[in-house]
Amino acid sequence: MTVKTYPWWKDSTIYQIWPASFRDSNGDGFGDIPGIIKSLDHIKSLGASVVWLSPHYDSPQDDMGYDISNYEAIYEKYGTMDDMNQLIEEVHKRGLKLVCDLVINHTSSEHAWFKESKSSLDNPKRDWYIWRKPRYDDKGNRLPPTNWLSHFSGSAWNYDETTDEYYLCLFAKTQPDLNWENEETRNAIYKSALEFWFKKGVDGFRIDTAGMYSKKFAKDGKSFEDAPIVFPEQYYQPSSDFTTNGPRIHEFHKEMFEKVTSNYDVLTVGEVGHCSKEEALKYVSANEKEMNMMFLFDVVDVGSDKQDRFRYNGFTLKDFKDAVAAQSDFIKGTDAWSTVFIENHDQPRAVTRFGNTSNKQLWAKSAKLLALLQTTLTGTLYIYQGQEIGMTNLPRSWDIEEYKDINTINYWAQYKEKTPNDPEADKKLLDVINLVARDHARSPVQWDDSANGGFSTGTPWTRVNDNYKEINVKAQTGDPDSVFSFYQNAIKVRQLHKELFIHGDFEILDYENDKLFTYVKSSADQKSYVVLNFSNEDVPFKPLISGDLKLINSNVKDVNENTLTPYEGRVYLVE
Ligand code: TEU
Repeated sequence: MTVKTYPWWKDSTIYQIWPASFRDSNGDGFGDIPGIIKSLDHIKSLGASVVWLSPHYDSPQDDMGYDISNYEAIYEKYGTMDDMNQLIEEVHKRGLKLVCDLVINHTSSEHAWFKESKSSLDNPKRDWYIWRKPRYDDKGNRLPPTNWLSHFSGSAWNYDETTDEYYLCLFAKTQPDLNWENEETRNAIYKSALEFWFKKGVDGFRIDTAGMYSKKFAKDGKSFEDAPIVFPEQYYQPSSDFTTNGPRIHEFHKEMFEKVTSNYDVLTVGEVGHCSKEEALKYVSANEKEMNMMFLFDVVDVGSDKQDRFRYNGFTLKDFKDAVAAQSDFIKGTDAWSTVFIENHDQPRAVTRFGNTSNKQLWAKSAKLLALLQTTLTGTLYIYQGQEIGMTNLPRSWDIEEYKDINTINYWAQYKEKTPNDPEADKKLLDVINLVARDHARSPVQWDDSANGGFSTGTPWTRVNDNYKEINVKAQTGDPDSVFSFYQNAIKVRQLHKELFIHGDFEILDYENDKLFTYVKSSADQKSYVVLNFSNEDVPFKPLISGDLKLINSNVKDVNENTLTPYEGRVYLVE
C-alpha cells in the first residue's frame, strides 16, 4: 500500500467554536475564553485536531462579532488578551492548532477607520470604504446609488448626513464594506487583522465572505449598476452579479497569499458560498496560490433560494446528492482541495434538517447517519459545536421573540411591515424560520442536565434548548451508544482509512434512488462502499458493486443482510 503524506490541514478534523454560546465561566450569561480553555479536553477527545474560533475581537455585536471594531483587541465579555494568549498556549500544549476568523470584507461602523472615513469628504481614510453620491427619482426623492439588497434585508447602502453620501454595507448598516481597491487599506488589513495574530502564534484563518472583496464597476470604472430584478415584488435586488467573485478577487487573494499567508505554515479556508467549478478552482487550486480550501454552500442551501434562505421549497434526496457531489467533485483530478461540513454558526442543526427528530431513537440514529456521511466524504472535515452530540433546532412552540439573529429579526420585521395581518402566511414563514434560521446553531451548548444545560450559572444571553436534560455532553461521554461516542469512533475510522475517506475519489451509484444514498470511495489500492438510508422506511439492501463487502462501521447493532432499517447507514470495505 502506498503511504503518502499530506499537509496537516488536509488530514485535520476541525471543531468550530462560536464563543457567545460555547461555555460561560464567570456567570455573566455569555460564553468566554476561560470557558473554552476548560473544554479543550472535550474537543480533543472527540478526535479533532484544530479549533476554529468564530470572532473573538472587540465588537458592538450587532452581527455577533462579525462586526469588528478593533482587530487587535478582545471583546470584553469573552475575556482579555491574557486569556487569549493562554488559549493559544493551552491549545498548542494539547497538540491542537487554533484557527481564527478573518472578517475583512467589512468592519464595524465603530472601527476607528470608519469613524475617520465618515468624518469628512477629504479625510485621508475617506476612500477606505465605499462612498457614493445619492441619486434622485423624478419627484426629487433621494435614493441609494443602486437597488442592491442587503443580506440582512433592505438597502445595501446607508445614507450618512455628515457628507450627504451613502456607504455600501452588504450586511448590517453597522457593517460598512471596506474598499479593497485601495492598496493602503489592503496593507492596513494585512497588518492589523492577519499579521498581528500570526505573530501571536495562531495557525490560520477561516476567511469570512472570501468571494466578496472585489466589487464590479460599471463601464466608467467608478459607478455601480443596478442589479437585475429577480424578486419582482420588491425594490431591492440581490447584488451577487456585482459583489461576488468580482473582477479583481483573485488578484486580491494572490496578494494576500504572497504578502502574508505564504510566510507561515497555516491553514486558510475561504467562505465563498456559490461559484462555478472553474471559479472554485481559481480560489483553491494549489497552483493558484490563494487559499488552501473553501466552503461552498450547495449542501447547506439545499431547498432554499440561493439569494434568500427563507424562500424555502424543500428538496429531494437527489437534490441533496447533487449538492454533496458539487462540493466534492470539483477537485477530482486537480491539485485543489475541498471541505466537508453540514453545520456552522449560519446554519440550522443538521439532525433536524436532514435527519429525523420525531423520537429519541430516530434522533440518535439519524444523527449517527449524518456522522457516517460526513466522516466518509473527501476534504477537510469541519464539525460545529454541539453537532457531536446531535443538538437540534429550537422548538417550534417558541415565540419569534426568542430569535436573536439580525438576519432573522430584520427579515421578520420587513415581512410584518408588508403583511401585518395574515396568520396563515405568518405560520408558513415561522415554519421556515424554525427550519433554517441561523439562530438554531446559536443556542448554548448543552454540557449537562443542570440549570441552563451547564452553559452558565447566570442568565444565558439566549435561551437554552428545552431538550438539554436529554441531550447533553455529560450524558453522552462514556456511553458507548451515544451520538458523541459514535462521532469519536467514526473520526477514528476516517483517520485509519485516510486514503479512502479523506483523499479518495467519490462516485454516487444510485443517483435516482429517493431513499438510499449509495457511493463508492476509492483510492489507488482500495475501495469503500457506503450506503445510507435517508428514509423512514425499511429498504431492501442489494449491493451495487461486485466483491466481498466487509462492514467497518454502522449505526445499528445487528445488521440484517437484506434490509436497511430507517436511517440505517453502513460503511464497507470492498475486498
Ligand atoms: O456569512 C456570509 C454569508 O454569506 C452567509 O452565509 C450569511 O449568513 C447569509 O447570507 C445570511 O442569510 C458570513 C458569516 O459567516 C456570517 O455569520 C456573517 O453574518 C456575515 O458573513 C457577515 O460578516
